[in-house]
Amino acid sequence: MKVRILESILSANDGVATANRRLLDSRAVYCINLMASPGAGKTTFILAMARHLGGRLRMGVIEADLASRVDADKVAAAGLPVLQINTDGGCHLNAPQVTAALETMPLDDIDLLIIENVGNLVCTAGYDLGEHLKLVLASVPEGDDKPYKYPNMFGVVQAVVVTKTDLKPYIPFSSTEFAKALRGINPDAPLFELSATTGEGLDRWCEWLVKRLG
Ligand SMILES: Nc1nc2c(ncn2[C@@H]2O[C@H](COP(=O)(O)OP(=O)(O)OP(=O)(O)O)[C@@H](O)[C@H]2O)c(=O)[nH]1
Ligand SMILES: [Mg+2]
Repeated sequence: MKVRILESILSANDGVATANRRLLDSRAVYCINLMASPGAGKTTFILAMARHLGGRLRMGVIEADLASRVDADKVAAAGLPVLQINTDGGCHLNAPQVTAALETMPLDDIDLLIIENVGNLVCTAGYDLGEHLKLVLASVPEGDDKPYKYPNMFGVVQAVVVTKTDLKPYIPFSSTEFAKALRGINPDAPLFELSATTGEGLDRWCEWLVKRLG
């Protein structure tokens, strides 16, 4: 019974997600569903991308948190269109919440929409929001074994970014071990390493993304 109810929730969500994707396609907006654990560096990464891509791509952001406008305020201060969703205890976004946010986003004025999902490596993986790319951000301080522990997340994404590489001198983290763990679950997703703070490695990620937008 539980399985059937979950299947029906997910299938209703998928229908709305497909409509979201169609809307985004019709307005030529490419959308990333950015997922990571709390504090991994999602907002800092978005702001670093905006600085790097400014002038080449017009970005918009949907922020999701259980409470507060902290992240939306940071993004707004950088001059980007942003909408904050508070999930009020919910551990992930769903497609209808994104539909409502899209109604107030200036879609004609943006090329790239980033959805910062709720900080969480578990339930966010299960919900299609209508994005074009599911991206997981892992950070050096979290350790190089995370793909083993969160196979659903690392298996479902089409790209992986390891951030906070500037902390490598202080924290035991092996890029080889991380790649080995990831490849056992997801052989194909491109893997990037960067520091959103120093900007090192941001180039390679941004060039890959720009090419993908075509
Ligand atoms: N050293 C270093 N610190 C970073 C980097 N990126 C983010 N941080 C720091 O990590 C902390 C969390 O960053 P946020 O960008 O707020 O992380 P988040 O994933 O958006 O956090 P939530 O939205 O609360 O889940 C902040 O203190 C950032 O300054 C990085 O590349 N290097
Ligand atoms: Mg954040």
